[in-house]
Amino acid sequence: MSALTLILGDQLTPDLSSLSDFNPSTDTVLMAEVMEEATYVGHHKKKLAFVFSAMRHFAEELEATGVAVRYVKLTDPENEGSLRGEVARALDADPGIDTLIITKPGEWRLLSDMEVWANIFDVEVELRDDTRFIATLSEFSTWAAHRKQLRMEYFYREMRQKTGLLMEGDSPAGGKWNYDQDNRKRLPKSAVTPQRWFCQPDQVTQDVLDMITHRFPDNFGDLEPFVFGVTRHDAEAARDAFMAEILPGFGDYQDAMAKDEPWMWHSILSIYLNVGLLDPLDLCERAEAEWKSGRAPLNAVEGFIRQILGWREYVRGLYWWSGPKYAKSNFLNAQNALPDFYWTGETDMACLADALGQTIRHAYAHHIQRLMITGNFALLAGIHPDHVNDWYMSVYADAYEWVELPNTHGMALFADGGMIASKPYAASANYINKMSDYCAGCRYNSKTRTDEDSCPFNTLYWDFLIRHSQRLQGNPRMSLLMKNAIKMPDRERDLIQRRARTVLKSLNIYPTKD
Ligand code: FAD
Ligand code: DLZ
Repeated sequence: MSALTLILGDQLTPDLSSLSDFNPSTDTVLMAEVMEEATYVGHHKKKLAFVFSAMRHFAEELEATGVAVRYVKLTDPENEGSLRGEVARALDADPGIDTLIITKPGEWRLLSDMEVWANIFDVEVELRDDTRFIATLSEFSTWAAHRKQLRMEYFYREMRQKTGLLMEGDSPAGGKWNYDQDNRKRLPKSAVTPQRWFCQPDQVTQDVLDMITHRFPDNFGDLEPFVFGVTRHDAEAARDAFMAEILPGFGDYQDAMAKDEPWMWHSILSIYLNVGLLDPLDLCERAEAEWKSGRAPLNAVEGFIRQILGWREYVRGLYWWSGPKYAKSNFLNAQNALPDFYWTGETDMACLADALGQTIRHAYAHHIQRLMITGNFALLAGIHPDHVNDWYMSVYADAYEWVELPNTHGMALFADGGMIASKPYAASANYINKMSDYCAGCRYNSKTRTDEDSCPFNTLYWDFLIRHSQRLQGNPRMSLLMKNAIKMPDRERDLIQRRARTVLKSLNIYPTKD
């Protein structure tokens, strides 16, 4: 008897739990490119190309070690269009298979589908934990149990203690857990951002690019130039280039933004990490080694490790811990539809035009652009969380629901009422002007809030504070701001609210119809 191991497009890791007892003389791996996964959101063309090409290369990597792979291309005329359909077809083709083994997927949607497969297929179905993370889900649940607030910082400190990363005995290296205060520099005019490691498409990728061109012509984003790596070897080259050349500068400008500077000192490694071409603990250990050898400063290395050991592990734990209902909350009762310019990039707001333009071109924006430009605007404009979540899932090459949803729904939109963020990340043009060079070249005035040419971020920021003054006044981190909003003279409040209505109308932002 034999086993069939289904490997998903974001499970491209040779030591995956589903492969731990793989027997090459009897067992087979199934990998399938299917329309259901390609269309459950309208993925960016570059994400589709990346996932399919990385899947094809991973199948080759497995085959080179003697693993039999049943690989189903999207163009296969027999393709059933869904993972369930392809499993059924593989089982029909080989009646000797008695077990189906799967590492659990990264989404509630697929997990709940797979949980009924044992009832519909005539084989034993084993769903195994995904062990490619530093914290187990039960560690997260234990940490979260009985806590009133689930703040990332405290989870991160436990992870530092668990792994010993950046620890000197029981104390944090350098005496502080967190060097965030040192990582908020504005990019000086004279700064030159570093050259990045990018890749040229090989024939496998070129075939995939041709397929995407023909099959997904209307999907969001530019397909070419396609410069992502697609193999483990490529991902490791990107990692090594980052460690050697970029990491030392990672901390200083972590929160900075600049026009036509999509990458700054960010790692651009999430796409590889999220499909399993890189390992999170290995990355943290390599970063720590850079600090220990004196090649990178502590504020950079701690900042980088915190993103992976802290934020990435924390949002994954929170996604599974809070259950599928998490996505349904809408604490701020945001009801507006996402405006078209999120898809076209056509807006006069210089910051949004830059962040959206690079999203279209590269399927990438760095964290502060996602949080404080596109996320902040959606928060202030009261865009419905479903629309915003759908957008973030669609436009970034690293988007998988376990990581996208907590970041968007919780961190950017405060739709969970404060499970992740202690207060909404709402900010006016003042913040954007401080952290970027966007406002200097913008047609809007970043200093005013009710004039004809006032920056929409300003008008909508004050309108947001007024609109939510009752809801948020109990939040200790907002109370001073809320008092100011509540104390505001009626005339000024009316002026802001009237101007906000005009701004929303001029940007074609209206309540959703659904
Ligand atoms: P770097 O800045 O170099 O950071 C290093 C690594 O840390 C990243 O590769 C990533 O793995 C991890 N990381 C950093 N911040 C976070 C975070 N907040 N949550 C989880 N991991 C983090 N990240 C995704 O991987 N997929 C998403 O779909 C996604 N959606 C987001 C949506 C919103 C609204 C926001 C605010 C953030 C989102 N993030 C998402 C987190 C973060 O923005 C990206 O991980 C990061 O921009 C990826 O670029 P990078 O590899 O250059 O990251
Ligand atoms: C993202 C993606 C895409 C576009 N296509 C496929 C596919 O055809 N086959 C597959 O196995 N996986 C694909 N994936 C990744 C899955 O959508 C991902 O495994 C789930 O969203 C769970 O994280």
